[in-house]
Amino acid sequence: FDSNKVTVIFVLGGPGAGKGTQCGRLVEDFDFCHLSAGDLLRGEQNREGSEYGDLIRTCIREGTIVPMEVTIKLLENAMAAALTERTSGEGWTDGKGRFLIDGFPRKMDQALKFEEEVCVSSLTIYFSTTEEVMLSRLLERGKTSGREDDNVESIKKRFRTYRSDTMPVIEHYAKENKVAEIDSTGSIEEVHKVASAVVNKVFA
Ligand code: UP5
Ligand code: MG
Repeated sequence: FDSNKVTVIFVLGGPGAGKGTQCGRLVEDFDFCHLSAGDLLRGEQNREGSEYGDLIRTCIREGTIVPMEVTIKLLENAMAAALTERTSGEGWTDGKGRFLIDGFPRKMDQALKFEEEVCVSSLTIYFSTTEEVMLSRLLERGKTSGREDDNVESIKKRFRTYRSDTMPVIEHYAKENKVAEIDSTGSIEEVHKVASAVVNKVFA
């Protein structure tokens, strides 16, 4: 996709940092199309006839990263669908597609491949907080989420993958001055205020 026609913002942060919650709020303010890589993978896992179902299930439970070809294809398809839908129906206000890509890229190779083959990102929003906070949020959510990875065993593995694979992505973009770090320890409302101000600058 031509980066003159679409704005892509990556949203990263550890498991339970609040990526999904904050993206949901930003959609209301800025008319984004919010694509959660994890949600797309869970959707594909449950799609009848998917050849990747078992693979995705195992990776998610083990907190490891699904081969990037699968995830990138899902994101690319979802972006294309949103662009078609918006051009035929209610378009984006400035005619430019706006995407919040949540929980991706989780590893350096995915970042490079996505930017080379799909679209260059404008910014990475990085929600940071302590593992203690993230753990307690995930365990609380686990009581009702039905997510197979909201248990202590899986959460620990997710933290490990996050530290070894995803932190380098954040560091890479930080070197390019393309990261806005937001402390997500506070309340949903407090974090949202800061995130909203950050996005405002992108569109200013
Ligand atoms: N909550 C949120 N904000 C709060 C706040 N400020 N104060 C108090 N509570 C707050 O939030 C988590 C919980 O905390 C919720 O109950 C919320 O109400 C509360 P949420 O917004 O859901 O956090 P989020 O950061 O989105 O957490 P999530 O669990 O979705 O993060 P993960 O990164 O672990 O999960 P994701 O779905 O992105 O990925 C799952 C798995 O998919 C990965 O482990 C991996 O196996 C696979 N995957 C890939 O292989 N490749 C990819 O590219 C992406 C995923
Ligand atoms: Mg999420």
